[in-house]
Formats: sequence, C-alpha cells, structure tokens
Amino acid sequence: MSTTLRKILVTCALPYANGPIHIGHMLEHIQADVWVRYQRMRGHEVWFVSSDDAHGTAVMLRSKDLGISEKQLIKYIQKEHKIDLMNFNISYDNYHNTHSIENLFLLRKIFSALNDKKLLHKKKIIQFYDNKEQIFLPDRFIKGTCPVCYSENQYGDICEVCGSIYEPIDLINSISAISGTPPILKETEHLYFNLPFFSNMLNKWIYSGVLENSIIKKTEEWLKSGLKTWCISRDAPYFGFKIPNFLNKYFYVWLDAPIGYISSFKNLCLKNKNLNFNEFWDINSKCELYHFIGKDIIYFHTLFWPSILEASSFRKPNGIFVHGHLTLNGLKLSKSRGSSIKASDWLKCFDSDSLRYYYASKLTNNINDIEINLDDFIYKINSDIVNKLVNLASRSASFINKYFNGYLSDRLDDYNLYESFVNATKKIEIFFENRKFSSIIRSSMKLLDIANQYINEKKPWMIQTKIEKNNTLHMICTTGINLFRIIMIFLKPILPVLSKKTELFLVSNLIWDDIKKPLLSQKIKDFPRLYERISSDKILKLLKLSK
Ligand code: NOT
Ligand code: ZN
Repeated sequence: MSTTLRKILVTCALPYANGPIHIGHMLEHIQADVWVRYQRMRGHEVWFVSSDDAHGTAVMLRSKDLGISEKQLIKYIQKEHKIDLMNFNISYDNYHNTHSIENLFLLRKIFSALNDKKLLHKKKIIQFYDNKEQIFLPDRFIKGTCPVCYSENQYGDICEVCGSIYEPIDLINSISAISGTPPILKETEHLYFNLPFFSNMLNKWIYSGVLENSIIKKTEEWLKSGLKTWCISRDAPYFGFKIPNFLNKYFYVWLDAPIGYISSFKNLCLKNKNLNFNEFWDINSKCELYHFIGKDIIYFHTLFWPSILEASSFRKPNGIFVHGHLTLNGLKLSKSRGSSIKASDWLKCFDSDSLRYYYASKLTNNINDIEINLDDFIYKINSDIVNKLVNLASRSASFINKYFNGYLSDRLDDYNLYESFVNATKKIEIFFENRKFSSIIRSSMKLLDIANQYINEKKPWMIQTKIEKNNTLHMICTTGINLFRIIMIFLKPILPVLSKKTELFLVSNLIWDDIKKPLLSQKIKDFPRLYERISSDKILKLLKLSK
C-alpha cells in the first residue's frame, strides 16, 4: 500500500509551434510520462499538462513563409503535435497553447502584479535591426563569428562551440539570418523586469531541495556573477500579446511561455469541475509541482520563473527535473538547427514502446547527454524485450496452454525465487521516484536472466509426466509466468503498449500493490504476439526519411 497520497502537477517544456515534434522533444515527454505513469500506479493524484509555445519571431516568420496567418499555423501545428504525443502514449491530461484566453488572462494578472510592485521600468537601448526586412533582430536571428573562440556561424546569444554567452553586438561580422544582409544599429525602448531584486530569494530557494547539485552549481555561477534586469518586451512586427499602454510593443515569448504551465492547468480546470485551480497554484499550496526541462533552458526555470512566481504571489515548483541533450550517432540534435528525426517518421519504421524503452535505458537524474546509436538500439530492443522478457512468457505459456487448458497451477514451484523478485520492489520504487530509469532497466534485466536461468535448469520440455494439475511441470511454468508478471509491473510505466497486451494475455491488470500476490489457478489467454523482433533494415529507411 502506498503511504500518504500525494497531489502532483507535472509539466514538460512547451514545444514551439513552428515545426514538428522530433525525437529530441520526445526524450522529455517520455521521461515525464514514465514518471507520471509510475506515480499514478502508486495511487497518487497526478495531473500532467503541457502546451504549445505559440508566440515569437520564429512562429511569425514560419507562417509568413507558408503564406498563412500565425493563428492558422499554430492551430495546425497543435493538432499535429497532439497526434504525435498521443502516438507515443504520452498521457497528458491537457495539451493547450499559449495563444489562449487563459494565458492572456494570467499574463495580464501577472503583469499588473509586477507593475503594482514597481518591478518594471522602461529603458532605451540600441539593437540590431534588419533594414531590408524592417524588423529588430532576436538573438537567434543574428549569426556571426564567436568573439571568444572565433568559430563561424554562431548565434547572437551563445556560442555552440565554446559555450560563451555574449551580447549580439559582440559577434564579429554579424549578419541577419532573415535577409542575409548585415544588420544596422537602431535605438528602441523596452520594458525591463527587476530580476536582481530577487537575488536573495533565489539564493535561498536554490538550496531548498528543488534542484540537483549540478543545477545548483550552474545557478550559483549566474547568481555570483550578478543578475541583470530582464527585457520582457519586443518590437512589432511580432506574434504575441500586446503590452497595454506601450505602443507597438509585445510581451516577449519567454515571459508568457512559462505562464503556459499555469494556463494549461487553468484550461483543464474549466473542463474538469472537480479540479480546484487555487489548490494547486496558491502561494500556500500543499500540492507538488514539477517541471521537466532540457539543460538549455535551466536559466529560465531557476532564475526568471521563480522570481515571476514570487512577484505575482503564485506558488513555486518543488522540483526542476533537467535532462541532457540528445545526440544521434555522435551528432548533437539541436532544436533550432533542425537536424533531427521527426517523431512521426520514427513510427513509420519502429514502434513507440521501443523508443520509450531505449530512452528509459539511458535516462537517469543527471544532465549528461543521451547518446542514441541506432545499431545499439536494435540490439538492445531485441536482446532485452524479445530474448529476455517476451521469451520468458512465451516458453512458460506454451505448456500452460498446451497441457493445462490455459489454467495456472494453484501453487508455485519456487516461492523463494518469487520472494526474491518481490524483494526488488523497494529498490525499483526508489529508482522511479528519483528518475533513475536506467537502473530500473538494469535491475529488471538481471532478474530476467535469473528467471530464464531457472527455466533452463528446470527444463520443462524434458519433463515426461501425466498431464495432471499442479504437477511439477505445471508449477514451474506458473512460476515462470509470475516472474514475467512482476517484471511487467515494474516496466509498465515505460512500456504501455506491451503492458496492455500483457494484461489481456494474463486476463489480469498489472497493479503495483499486487506484486506480492502471485497469479494462481486462473485461466490465461493463448500466448499472443506480444512483441515483434525489430530489424536493422529499418535504420536506413529512417535515415532516408530524415534527410
Ligand atoms: N518553447 C521553449 C523551448 O525551448 C520552451 C518553453 C518552456 C516554457 O522549446 N517555459 N518556461 N520557462
Ligand atoms: Zn565560441
């Protein structure tokens, strides 16, 4: 029995509404979904929400390229994103978008709180401007040579080669990524948020158990080097929400994007009358709040976001769960540079459980990069899922179906062995809670080796006896089925499709609290095709699709 029941709200970073979901995005959605499914299995009340990040220059330019309005684009993209996420069985309770009534309402509320507390001021600055396209250039739309390591073709905010952070003005030979012409400098006025005011709060908050040590270290560095005021406005033309009483200025996408966490939940509350918005977002909320993010946006979540929440009297998160970048056969998959595999293309070649399993086998609670190697992927799926997991079920079930009419025996052959599997539960629970998914896979595979070894030693195929209920053959195979069942309960949050098939086959749901109690005497179904071996031929197909 789970002890105290918790109320938990979980979010993933909001995918931009300017392009498809890639397997890089999917790493995060899968990581969060596995954690959410586990918590739900333990009986906790979990709400899982995300949203499309609809605003910003990139969305505006993309819709211009396509010759459609921004609203048409984000509507179409949101539909596509939802399908991709559903096809990977990401169990969102709500998937909204930030160009919504709820987000506008919350943004205005937060904006007036910031105004009331005098946390905003206007400042004139000089900025890069594309004279040809008549548009101020965001950092990501300026390219040039890094002023530190002299690598060419770097963005205006950060060098992807040496990691230096600088101002766009510092770039050497800068060029507008929109028109390809060198930008000019032009004066403009912007709205700034007094981030330094929150230094003391942040200096305490980061040690309150919300961050892993490596994230604390990074945030400490930023705090030590001194916080700067944060520009929260953008010039027209822009796609976003207009700032009241500030002509031709819009709220910066990074201000309203995190508000999307709140507004998606607010939208869910409108659909589900039993949910109480304030219970989750009040400053004194007892519910837990966790954000899953990638390491490229730590800054926004450990500095800006808690400060904005503090300023507007909302509660702060209990944890920021950060993962590393994805690399494919050694290459970094970057969101903005577009070198990646689309989630929908993946499904033309492989199934969704396989990616979920492979990611889980690599994920842990640190920010190391996750390396995908497609040959290794094929090998791991076939050797773990087919040869160890499904094989254990298949070799046990064949005798049960053939000789015992599909009925399990009334007793196990080896209770000690069964007990030793049950005893792994505590360890697996701790791994899940701490997001050490790779350890869950490793432990499960070790147990499967033991189970398969047990069958090898007992050699049920050599047992020549009368077909009698509860004879040794019957009890050995029932033990095999039950060991398989425990591992499937452990892996259920990771493998939803295989779990569903297993539940149909066992005519019994995979339930955490049932681990201790073996499945006996009842009828199971004929052994179905639980999982098909995957073939390396598909790698070429996938790479072709992704060109
Ligand atoms: N669209 C952004 C990205 O990097 C993520 C926004 C997450 C919302 O893909 N965040 N905050 N804070
Ligand atoms: Zn550099």
